[in-house]
Amino acid sequence: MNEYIAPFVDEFYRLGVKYAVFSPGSRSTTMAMLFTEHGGFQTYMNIDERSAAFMALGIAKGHDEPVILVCTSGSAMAHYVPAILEAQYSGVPLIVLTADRPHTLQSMGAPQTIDQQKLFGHAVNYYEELAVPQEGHYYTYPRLVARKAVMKALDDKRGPVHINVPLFEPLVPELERSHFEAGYTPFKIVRRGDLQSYFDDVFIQDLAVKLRGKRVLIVAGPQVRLDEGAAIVTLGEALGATILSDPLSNVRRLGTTGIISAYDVFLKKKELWSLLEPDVIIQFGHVLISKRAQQFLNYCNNAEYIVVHPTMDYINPVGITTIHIQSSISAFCRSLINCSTTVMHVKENNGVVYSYLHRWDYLDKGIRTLLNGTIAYEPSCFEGRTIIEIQRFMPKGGQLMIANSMSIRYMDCYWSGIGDIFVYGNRGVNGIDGTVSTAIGLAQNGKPTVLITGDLAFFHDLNGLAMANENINLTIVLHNNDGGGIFEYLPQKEVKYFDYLFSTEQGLDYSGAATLYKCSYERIEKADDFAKAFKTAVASKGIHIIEVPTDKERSSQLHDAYTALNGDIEELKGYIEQF
Ligand SMILES: Cc1ncc(C[n+]2csc(CCOP(=O)(O)OP(=O)(O)O)c2C)c(N)n1
Ligand SMILES: [Mg+2]
Repeated sequence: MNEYIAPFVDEFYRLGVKYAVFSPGSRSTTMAMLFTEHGGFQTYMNIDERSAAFMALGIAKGHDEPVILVCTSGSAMAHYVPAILEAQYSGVPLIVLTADRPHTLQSMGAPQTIDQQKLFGHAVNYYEELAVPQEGHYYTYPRLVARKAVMKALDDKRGPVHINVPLFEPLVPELERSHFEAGYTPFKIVRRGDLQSYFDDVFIQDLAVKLRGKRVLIVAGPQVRLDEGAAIVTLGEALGATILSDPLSNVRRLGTTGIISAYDVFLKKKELWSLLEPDVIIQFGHVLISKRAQQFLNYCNNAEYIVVHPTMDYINPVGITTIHIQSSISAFCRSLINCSTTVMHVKENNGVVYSYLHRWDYLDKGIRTLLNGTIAYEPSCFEGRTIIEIQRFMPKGGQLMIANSMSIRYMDCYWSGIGDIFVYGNRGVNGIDGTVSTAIGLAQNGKPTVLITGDLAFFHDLNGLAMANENINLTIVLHNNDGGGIFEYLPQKEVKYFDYLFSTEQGLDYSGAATLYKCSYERIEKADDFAKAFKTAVASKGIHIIEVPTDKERSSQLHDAYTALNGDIEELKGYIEQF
């Protein structure tokens, strides 16, 4: 039952942790026995938890390495507090593993049971509870938790981390060697502090050699800063890499060969996946909006998966990172570009690299031409057509705020992004709240601003319009499908109570909001009327609302139809295979 603790223990060893200090107890039996049985740790038994923690602190200082602490449930962990405070304020990495009763025994009078959640508060760099793993993640999930613990203990500001570990009876584990091996995949942490100089570091040089002649797929996700996009593109050119560019990465705007934007459409065809598999993935920024692209990356589990991020946050929900490099995007790209080996690599770039890039490029440019060409003639009001027209008529140097839900997903498909336009969204936590206010905030820099939003996101933040004033230039394109269109695409579709619980139609007349907040307002009745209204709105100051009535079901059918890729897929496969 506690078999998943063995890979948890093993992962610390794999990440280079060598020392563990225990204090005795029953609930911690599983961990204490497995750390001892593993054979890779130097272990110590210290009866007094207060002393144990200070001793661990000393070991960590002496070896300049993180040290594990293990104690039982109840008041035992409270004795760690003074040493944890010292570790936090002096920057010493301690990994505190507190055994706990399972949830079924919490707050019901079970002995030696207290609320252990976040008991150390702000005194630790990181807290997490090791939950019982879901099926399919039984051995891999505990390894991920161990990785996060080590990464956060070794952050720029080193310090203690706390993982609470509920354990179940029988507490005595099977001492089965194979459990230690279970779920293992290679994972390496490269800390900023380990790189002596970004430009001539041995690690960067080795990496350049490793990338030589390889099919490299760069993932430019949301939260890549505007000034970092150019560095990513230059690196892509140096490596002959293909770049999957999320609309919020603002890399699409730099569009040249190898910058791919229509992947959400053609990756629908799983038959193509094997032809698009890279040798190496380099991820910048956060997770791509396209779920399909995420699934494709997950499928590429033979590839080296490098994440470059300025923090020690583990950013990869499918958990297949093989190397996490803590670095600013610009510093990493510049180092690799400047690296002499990389320069050689460009000169010697071979056929494998380019034929890989051309496969992606051929699919991408083909799909983009098809979508732009056909959707321009779509007679009904459809989000895809609006986005393509906004792309055509956006003022140069303008900025576009895109709401969550279907707005960002349609954008992902239909926005080719080329041109001097900057895209923003609230993709930190993906809320449909605060959308109007964020757009009004953006517009304060004086640039012409456009917001594309669904009706519920608009409704949620209607009173944001109270901050409207004559000096900003904001055009709000409101796709009103009366409720949450996103649920048409989700498994909730067709379930009982669908309309009441998910679709949530409001039946509101938004012209009233325009009157209330003194905005200009126009409702489009025919798709052909949008361009004119849009061009007029963006040309003048103030807040302009253009309401585009759409139909949830019809839009979902149109979207499916336009992105269906009918045609002989085997023939297409055969064609790009020859590149
Ligand atoms: C603050 C917040 N509440 C609830 C949600 C869950 N949610 C995600 S999409 C959505 C529906 C949004 O509908 P709308 O803005 O009209 O966009 P559409 O899908 O129709 O394009 C809801 C309620 C959320 N993301 N954020
Ligand atoms: Mg809606």
